[in-house]
Amino acid sequence: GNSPIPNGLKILPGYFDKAAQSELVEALRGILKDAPLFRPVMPRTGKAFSVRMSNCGPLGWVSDIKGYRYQAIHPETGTPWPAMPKALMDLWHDVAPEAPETEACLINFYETNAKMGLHQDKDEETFDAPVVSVSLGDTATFRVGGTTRGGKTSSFRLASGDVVVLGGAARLAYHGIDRIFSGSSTLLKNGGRINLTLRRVTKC
Ligand code: MD3
Ligand code: FE
Repeated sequence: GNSPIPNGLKILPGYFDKAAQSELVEALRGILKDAPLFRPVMPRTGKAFSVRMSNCGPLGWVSDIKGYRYQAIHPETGTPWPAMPKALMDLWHDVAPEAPETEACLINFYETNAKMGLHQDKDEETFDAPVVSVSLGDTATFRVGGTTRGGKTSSFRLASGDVVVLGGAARLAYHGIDRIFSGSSTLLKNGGRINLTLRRVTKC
């Protein structure tokens, strides 16, 4: 079905040009050497995510059998998350100038058949700051609904270099990734899609 775009959802197509996308990917390669992608599992059930993840910045989002949470160390290496690249801090300041400093950048890596079911982002202590998303690599279809489960949803394609800002009412909207268009981008040499989400976690 279709529904109006939630207030506070802003899509900035082509925010990062090709050169900036390549620089981000280079920075991410370095980050992933120190903080390798891990495959989270769902709390209680232990069911594996199809997406692999890592983080940079002072805090990182993790999910394991015990629950979802933010923590300062990688769940497998036990070392602090790498620093956030300057280009991402600059993005945050540009699109969320009123918000306190970003504390976490979740790195999601989607292979062709990976998906992310409809969910709300509500593990943060504050919802005042927006969530800022950067797409790199293959195009994806993302779906966004309202703040309750089971309502109408709208779908959008997110291509490499696109930025999405989820503020206001959209901050607590249900959202997910339905599919990845394999081979739609040559940015990542082995294909797939990277999504970065910048978040404020703690109250200031
Ligand atoms: C936030 N990631 O990591 S980002 C997630 O493309 C996540 O990997 C997706 O959902 C991804 O939690 C989507 C873009 C997005 C879209 C709608 C949202 C983030 C949103 C609505 C509310 C809050
Ligand atoms: Fe989310």
